[in-house]
Amino acid sequence: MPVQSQSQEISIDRQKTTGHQGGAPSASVREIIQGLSQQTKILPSKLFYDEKGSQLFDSICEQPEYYPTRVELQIMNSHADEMVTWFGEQCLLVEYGSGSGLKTRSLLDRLPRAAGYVAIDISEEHLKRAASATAHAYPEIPVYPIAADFTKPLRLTRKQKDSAKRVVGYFPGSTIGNFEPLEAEAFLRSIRQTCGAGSGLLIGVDLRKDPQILHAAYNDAAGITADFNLNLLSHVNREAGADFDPESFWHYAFYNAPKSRIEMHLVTRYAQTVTIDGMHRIRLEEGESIRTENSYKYTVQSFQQLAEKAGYRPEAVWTDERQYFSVHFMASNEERE
Ligand code: AVI
Repeated sequence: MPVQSQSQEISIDRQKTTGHQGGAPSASVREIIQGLSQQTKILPSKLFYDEKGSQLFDSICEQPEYYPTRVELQIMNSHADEMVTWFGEQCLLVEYGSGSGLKTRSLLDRLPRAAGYVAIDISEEHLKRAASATAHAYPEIPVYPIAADFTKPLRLTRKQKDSAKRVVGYFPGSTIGNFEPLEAEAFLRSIRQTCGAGSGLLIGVDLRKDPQILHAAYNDAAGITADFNLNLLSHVNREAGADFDPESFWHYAFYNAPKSRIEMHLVTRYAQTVTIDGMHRIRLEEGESIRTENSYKYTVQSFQQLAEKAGYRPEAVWTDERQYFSVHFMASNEERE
């Protein structure tokens, strides 16, 4: 395989995955209004991640109570040698929601003959920086950044697919837990379709555990998760011309055991009416809440069952000693021709 020069030419592929615009409210404003007009009010959790929200999320990952990031990294560092043996030679690694790509390095360090690394992330600036850093650190691996909403169907190019003996999807961070189970299944199916017959998938999944540990992880003492949750309202104000006062809400996160999920809410401190897009009025009664996120927790078996329904065959799983977190390798059910 030709060796790339020290300075790979990195150009961003912008895959547009949503379609709207014009005078009418944008798709995202419509989604906000629709979510707030339901009996149980909701706001989409993707709105957490504006510039400030992404920084707050990085800071959440450093809080002593928020174990998932540390434990997943520890699993990656301890087992990456074994993980890459499941990938096979000359694989194309496709990372969904690549962020800073820190966990990926433990894989790329061990894949000197990888056919390439496709990094998909919605934040273009973040992606550009991370892709350049990766290209610099691994000059022999072609890096293909794609700026897109990774939850929407994506295409790999023929060149990317043909250069590889196998495509391996990578979805770390337990972001799969932020999908409703049926949506998680549909999303895994769409990863399988993007990566193709014979592909593999390495995925991080947070596990069920003592509710007190879960509660602490989403209610850190420094109040960073609270700021992260409240910042969503400032983002909605900008995105949808709304007039939320974040100071009039409380952060509220708890473990809903029957549903095996953490729920994050914003609870209004008093009855109020909020205006969206200049004309849509939303009434909130005292103590009423807006749900901003679900974070589902699985057992190893319950996650494997979900993945099987999406057409994957579980092949290996790694956990930490306390069984707080799991990393699964699975293979697509249909063989590559
Ligand atoms: C991104 N996702 C996996 C995080 C989680 O734990 O569900 C988002 C988060 N919400 C609050 N803290 C972290």
